[in-house]
This record gives sequence, structure tokens and C-alpha cells, in this order.
Amino acid sequence: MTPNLLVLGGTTEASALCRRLAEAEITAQLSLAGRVERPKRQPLPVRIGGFGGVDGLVRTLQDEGITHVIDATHPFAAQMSRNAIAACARAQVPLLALTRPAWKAEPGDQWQHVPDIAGAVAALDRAPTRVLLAVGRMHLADFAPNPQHHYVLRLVDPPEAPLPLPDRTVIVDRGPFSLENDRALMLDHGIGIVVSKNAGGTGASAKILAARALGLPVIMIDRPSIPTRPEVHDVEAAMTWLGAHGVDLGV
Ligand code: 3Y8
Ligand code: NAP
Repeated sequence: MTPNLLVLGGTTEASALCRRLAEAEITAQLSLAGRVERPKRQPLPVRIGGFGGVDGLVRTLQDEGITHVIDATHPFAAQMSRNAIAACARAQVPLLALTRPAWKAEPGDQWQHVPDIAGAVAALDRAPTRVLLAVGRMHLADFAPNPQHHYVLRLVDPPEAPLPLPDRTVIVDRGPFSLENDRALMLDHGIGIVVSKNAGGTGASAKILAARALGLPVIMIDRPSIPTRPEVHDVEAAMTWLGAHGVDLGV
């Protein structure tokens, strides 16, 4: 069959896969939700926006004759991943997840694991300190119950709506970040604690490494649960899976 891949993206791994597919001249498109103003340029055609739930994704798979789906979304994009599992089952399209292992605490780390954003908010019910809140824009309002802290917010795009946190500094920047950058940022802002999603991978790990270097505590938000599906952690394993599912890798 002539391959026609759909990559669900928005991560470093998705970009690496897109580069590999373009090199191998395998027909594929990258899909983004449209969360940021200027997404990174990609070597494949990019579609932007939701599909319209499971039904919408099934329609896309069928109308566009998609032969394989690779879900390379962020581990916190759980709704997209759940929809992909359901839609690929209904449309009988092979699905593979390309993910990165969760970060693990090392000896000496001061991590407090919380199950979700609400758990991180509860963990901030403490005496005023200076918080590096680098969990993106979508959940900032959840942190409003703890206005006693000074928040250093890192956002991909300048905030449009008024921010729900009165005492804050906004840093507009996008990853991947470096240890040097994040260590200097924490020192410059006198950060006392870091809040982070357990994103895994390298693009967001700088703040974890910097907290480790500075001996700072981390509130680590564990990943939402996603039903099991075929899963690999690197691009070459994804290419091997494609080869085993009828794609001529041209090697
Ligand atoms: C739109 C598309 C690549 C992908 C790069 C990775 C690394 C750099 C680090 C911090 C943590 C955070 C956030 C983060 C990182 C990579 C990756 C990653 C974390 C872009 C991108 C899109 C998004 C969406 C954005 C979310 C936000 C989350 C910022 C592109 C740049 C905090 C996740 O303003 C918003 O609405 C932002 C929304 C979802 C989480 C949130 O809840 O706000 N990512 N990030 C994707 C789409 O439209 O489908 O420009 O490439 C991609 C990347 N951001 O190819 O190099 O692989 O994760 N993204 C987190 O991990 O906690 C920043 O600041 O330390
Ligand atoms: P989510 O909560 O799992 O998804 C919510 C809805 O957004 C989905 O049901 C789907 O809409 C749409 N959507 C999500 N990802 C999409 C994609 N790649 N292509 C097309 N539609 C998509 O997702 P999210 O957490 O908002 O993440 C959005 C994007 O940002 C994803 O690409 C993800 O990889 C990236 N990202 C997220 C985080 C994070 O912390 N959440 C971090 C880094 C990157 P329909 O139901 O209408 O199809």
C-alpha cells in the first residue's frame, strides 16, 4: 500500500520523526492543535486545529486515506491520545505512540509528587515564597488560590487575557531550554520552589536539572493515565514499526 501517515505532534520527538520521514520521502502530515501563535517550521505539511473529537478524527482518517497514525503528542495531551486510540480502533488504522520516559528523581532531589494540577495547587498552600511556575498558559487560573507567592511564569506567547496571579513576573520564551539558562533564571529571581509537569524528554528538563544543581524543591506533577497502546521511545523504533506495518523505508 502507499503510505499516508498522520503524525500527532507538538513535541521534540514529533519534530525529530517529521525530519526522519521527510528524509525517507514517506508521505506524511503533522497535526497540531493550534495552541501557539508561531509553531516551529516543519519539513512536512502541517494541519492546525482539532479534528472534532473521536468522530471527527475517524472522518479525517477515512476521508484522507490515512494508513498509519503516530501519536507523538506530549504526555499531558491525554485527551488527544485517548481520542486517537478510539478513532484508530474504529477506523482500523494502525496506531503507535512515540513518547518519552518520565523523569525519575535522583538521590538528593527534593521532589514532592502530586497526581495533577489540583495537587500542585494544594501543595502550594504554604508560607509565601517565589515559585517558578513553568507549566504553560493553559492552567494558570488553577493557581489563583495561592496569591501569597511571587510567581515567575514562563509562557510561549505573551498573555492575552489578564493573568489570575497578582504578584508575578512573566517570561515569554519557548524551549528547549538549557541548564545554564534555567539556573541563572532561578538565581536572578530568587526562586524557592519549582512546579513542573513530568514531561520527560530533554526540551523541558533544564528546570529540573537546575533545581537539582541549586538544591531547590520541586513539585512534580505526575502524568495523566492513558490506556495502553503500542509505544516506543525513539524515532528509529518508530521507523522499524512502520517497516513492520507495510511501509517501504527505502533503505
Ligand atoms: C503547540 C509547537 C519542538 C517541540 C518543542 C517538548 C519540548 C520545547 C518545553 C518550561 C516548560 C510546557 C509547554 C513546553 C515545552 C517543547 C516542545 C515544549 C513546556 C510548543 C508547540 C506547541 C506547544 C504547546 C504548549 C502548551 C504548554 C506546553 C509550554 C511548536 C512550543 C509548559 C509543557 O500557550 C499555550 O497555550 C501553550 C500550551 C500546550 C502547556 C500548557 O498547558 O500551557 N506546550 N508548545 C502544539 C500544538 O498546537 O499542537 O512550536 O513546536 C512545543 C514544545 N513545547 O518541536 O521543538 O517536546 O515538550 N511546552 C510542559 O512540558 O510542562 C514548557 O517552560 O519549562
Ligand atoms: P489535549 O488536552 O489532549 O487535547 C484537547 C483537544 O485538543 C483534543 O481533543 C483535540 O481536539 C485537540 N488537539 C490536541 N492535540 C492536537 C493535535 N496534535 N492535533 C490536532 N488537534 C489536537 O491536548 P493539549 O494538552 O491541549 O495539547 C495540545 C498540543 O500541545 C498537543 O500538540 C501537544 O502535543 C502539545 N503540547 C502539550 C503540552 C501539555 O502540557 N499539555 C506540552 C507540550 C506540547 P479535537 O477533540 O477537536 O480533535
